[in-house]
Amino acid sequence: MYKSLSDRLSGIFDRLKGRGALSEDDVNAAMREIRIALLEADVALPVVKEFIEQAKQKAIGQELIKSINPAQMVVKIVNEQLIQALGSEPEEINLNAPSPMVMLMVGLQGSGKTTTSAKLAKLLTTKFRKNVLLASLDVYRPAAQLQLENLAKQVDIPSLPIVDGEKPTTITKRAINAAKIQNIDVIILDTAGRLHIDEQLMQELQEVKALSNPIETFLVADSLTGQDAVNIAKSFHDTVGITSIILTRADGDARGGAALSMRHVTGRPIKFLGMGEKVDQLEIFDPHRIASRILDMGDIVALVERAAALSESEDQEKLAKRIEKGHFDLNDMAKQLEGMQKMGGLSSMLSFLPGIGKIKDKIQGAGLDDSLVRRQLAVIRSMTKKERLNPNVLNGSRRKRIALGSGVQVMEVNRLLKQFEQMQTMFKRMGKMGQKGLIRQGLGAMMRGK
Ligand SMILES: Nc1nc2c(ncn2[C@@H]2O[C@H](COP(=O)(O)OP(=O)(O)OP(=O)(O)O)[C@@H](O)[C@H]2O)c(=O)[nH]1
Ligand SMILES: [Mg+2]
Repeated sequence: MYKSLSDRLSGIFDRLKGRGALSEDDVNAAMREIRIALLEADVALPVVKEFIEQAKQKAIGQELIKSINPAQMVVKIVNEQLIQALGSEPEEINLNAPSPMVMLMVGLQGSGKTTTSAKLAKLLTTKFRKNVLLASLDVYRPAAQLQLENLAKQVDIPSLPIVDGEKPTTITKRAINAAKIQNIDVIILDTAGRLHIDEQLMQELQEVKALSNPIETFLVADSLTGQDAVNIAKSFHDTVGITSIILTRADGDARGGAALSMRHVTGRPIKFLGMGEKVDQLEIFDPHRIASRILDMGDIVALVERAAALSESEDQEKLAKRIEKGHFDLNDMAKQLEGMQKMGGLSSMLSFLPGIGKIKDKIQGAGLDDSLVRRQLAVIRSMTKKERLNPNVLNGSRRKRIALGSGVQVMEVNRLLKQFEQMQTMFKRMGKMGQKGLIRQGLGAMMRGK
């Protein structure tokens, strides 16, 4: 059965121990799992191999960030590389040519060309304010031209009148002429599907392309395409030449591996995702989102990124050093609480931990929510400098003043001080253990303190 990468990597998380830099063994162990995850996400094997090799080179010898473990570090590196391989940022549709521009839709049979033609027409009309003309060159399947005509009516966009018996090249010429007369900006040419890579049909596409000089030639492909993705993309690219890719049925179970495979072999960007059968279900392709879908690790990646940002803060470094030496006062506690807030608060941190979903509700039910951290910070901030360094001076009247100042009950001030004592004791003990367990233990103590 399908097991998520986060589940599998947590096994490795346990085995690997924190060291100064990622060793080759650490990297190899984690990469084995990532290789399987990529294959399970339907990335084609040759693409996986090349991808893993590059990721290994990047990962070996990388310095570790405190508070994340080596396997998590590997995931971060892999995720970054994956985003880069998918194109880093969303790419705009090319509209940089004089009207009328032609967009040619090509792809295998049933991949979604006709539906996507209508979707694209709608998007160009509404979002880009273009006058669009739809034309079907599919003279092979009965009713294919009618299918496009019906869709065009649905989105209220003109389609080229159907003339029986015309060849695709003749239809293309007629479409271009009509567009010139009707002040059309974009002509979308829907073509006939191919069962496999059919030479005669490929030649026809070449002719249509030469005739119409399209600004975009979209390869429309099903996200569920598995190992075949490489062959499909390669043959369309080699024979017709594509400029961009549109992946359909991204609303289904597919994990999106085809995106990586196709981008990898063609070097062409994926620009849109088909997200359903309806004409408005076309989305801009975002490499970040697909990367986390492929890795199925979005949550861990986000946690690692936040931890990395946090560990860069000098305060945390100093704090860790002080605690190692056994110093811990209320200023330090405030810094820890602030650190938690920076990481998105307690509930957000919890939501990043795999499998915590169900417990999270209970924890929140027990009042361990973000408002607790906020209130505790308010209490500490209502103390004087002297009080924070030496909480022993906090007698009854001072506690009352602090409660008033921070808008809580005296009881809550008392509870915080009790927690502080517990943390202080614990950190003294932990001095020997080093920084490794710091954040986890610190959190645990705060949670028990409630
Ligand atoms: N769920 C889902 N279904 C889609 C999507 N895109 C297309 N479909 C469906 O897939 C089926 C085939 O779509 P078509 O647009 O006819 O595919 P085609 O490539 O034009 O097919 P041929 O002309 O026969 O080659 C239709 O039932 C569409 O509704 C999508 O993004 N999501
Ligand atoms: Mg069609």
